[in-house]
Amino acid sequence: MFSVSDTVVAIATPPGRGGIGVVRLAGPDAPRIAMSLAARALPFEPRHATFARIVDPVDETQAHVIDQVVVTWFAAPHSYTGDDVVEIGAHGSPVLLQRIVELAVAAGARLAEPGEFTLRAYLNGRIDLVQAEAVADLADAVTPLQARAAMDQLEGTLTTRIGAIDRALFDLSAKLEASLDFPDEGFHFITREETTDAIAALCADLEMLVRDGRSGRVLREGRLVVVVGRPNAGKSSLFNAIVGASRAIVTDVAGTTRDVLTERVDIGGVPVTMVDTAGLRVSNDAIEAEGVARAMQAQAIAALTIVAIDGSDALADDDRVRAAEAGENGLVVITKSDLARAWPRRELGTAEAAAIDASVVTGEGLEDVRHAIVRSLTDRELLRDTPAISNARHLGHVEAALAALTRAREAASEGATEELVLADLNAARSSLEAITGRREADDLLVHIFSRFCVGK
Ligand SMILES: Nc1nc2c(ncn2[C@@H]2O[C@H](COP(=O)(O)OP(=O)(O)OP(=O)(O)O)[C@@H](O)[C@H]2O)c(=O)[nH]1
Ligand SMILES: [Mg+2]
Repeated sequence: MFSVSDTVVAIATPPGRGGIGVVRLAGPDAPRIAMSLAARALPFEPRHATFARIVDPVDETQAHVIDQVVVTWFAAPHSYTGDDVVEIGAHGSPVLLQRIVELAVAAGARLAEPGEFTLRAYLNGRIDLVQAEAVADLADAVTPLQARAAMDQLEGTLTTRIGAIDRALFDLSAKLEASLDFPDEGFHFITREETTDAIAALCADLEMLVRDGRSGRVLREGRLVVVVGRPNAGKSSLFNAIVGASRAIVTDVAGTTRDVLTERVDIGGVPVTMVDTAGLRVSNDAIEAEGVARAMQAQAIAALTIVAIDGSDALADDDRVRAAEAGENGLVVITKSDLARAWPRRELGTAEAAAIDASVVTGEGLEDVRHAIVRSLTDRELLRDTPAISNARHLGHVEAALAALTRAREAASEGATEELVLADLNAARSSLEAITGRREADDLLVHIFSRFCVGK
């Protein structure tokens, strides 16, 4: 792991041109280095935005002012990282920002590693691991709901919930530990029934977190939704309607789409990558055949398959097979509902119940399709309440804690000794503490902080 006692520097704003760009310094020498960059003898005033000029000492005889900047010094410990932080707001040219970083390095700073500022904040106890990861999620968020889930984590929602469970576990363990000193009686400070009930209540809390976590993962990572069907079924039209743009070419020629088209969209807050595919049919055309092969590949990795079936054209065996295959993980959309129906819905057999009639001409059913996508991906109608967990690492630990607690509950109710129950309770606590980082391994830190970009 890198040292946290020296002073680091990085450009904190995204690469490329911008109106302003920020260079961030953190560490004990940050105020001194900032004074040197601005050729100032006086220290900056903490928490004040101070106008300054950055001077580039070209050589011993001449120096240039390279930019007018605003310098803000956040004195330790009242800063993002907990140590002295100086932010230099400069004009946003990449070469200029790069030069300021070089000058800071010449004055004694070291280039920051990705995520190093947030790592320092964690190591200095300013934030816990959940919050550190939330910083990365917040920066990566592409839908407003994702941003809110990350923000909730940053504010410590998950930490609070885990903390409450951990405290209850600690309390329970303490009572069981204490009764170990009274070996004859057993369950001295708390009865076996009370122990079982308390563990059952904690299991219920964790189960809720796990359920939340499944939706949360979808929210954080997004999912692939693939539209398939026969040529000319109206797949590209449906795709365009859902992504809200004329991305895919639509014509009345069967075999119009020959490649796999993708578009990232926000459907009810869930980030979805929509995929339009070539109509599935046997083709002698090499390009179209390749398109069909790619469509099958996309379908194989999709979280949800939408089967488009033309309601205005005779139902084919292919359609019936695909509708039946769609089953629980698929969604059947009967397209072109504005036109006369060529077949009754019941022809779809078991797939009829959930099939949605839709038309891109009248807009009928499109909202239902969106809702069905969200429901299928998250088990919920709409993600109005933000899940507390949206991170696979957290979910894994919560699931491990739940498994350990379930064992503890069974042990307690089946007459096991306190020692056996305690062993499982302790295992549950370690899993929960691994989430917030109270018990962390170095490689875990490297893994988490390597997700960041430099300057965060
Ligand atoms: N009336 C009506 N026509 C539609 C509707 N959706 C699609 N169409 C027409 O159906 C034809 C085929 O539509 P596409 O969206 O290109 O169908 P596709 O499944 O992508 O076709 P391929 O890419 O060739 O496999 C076009 O002429 C569309 O205008 C609809 O809801 N109502
Ligand atoms: Mg198409």
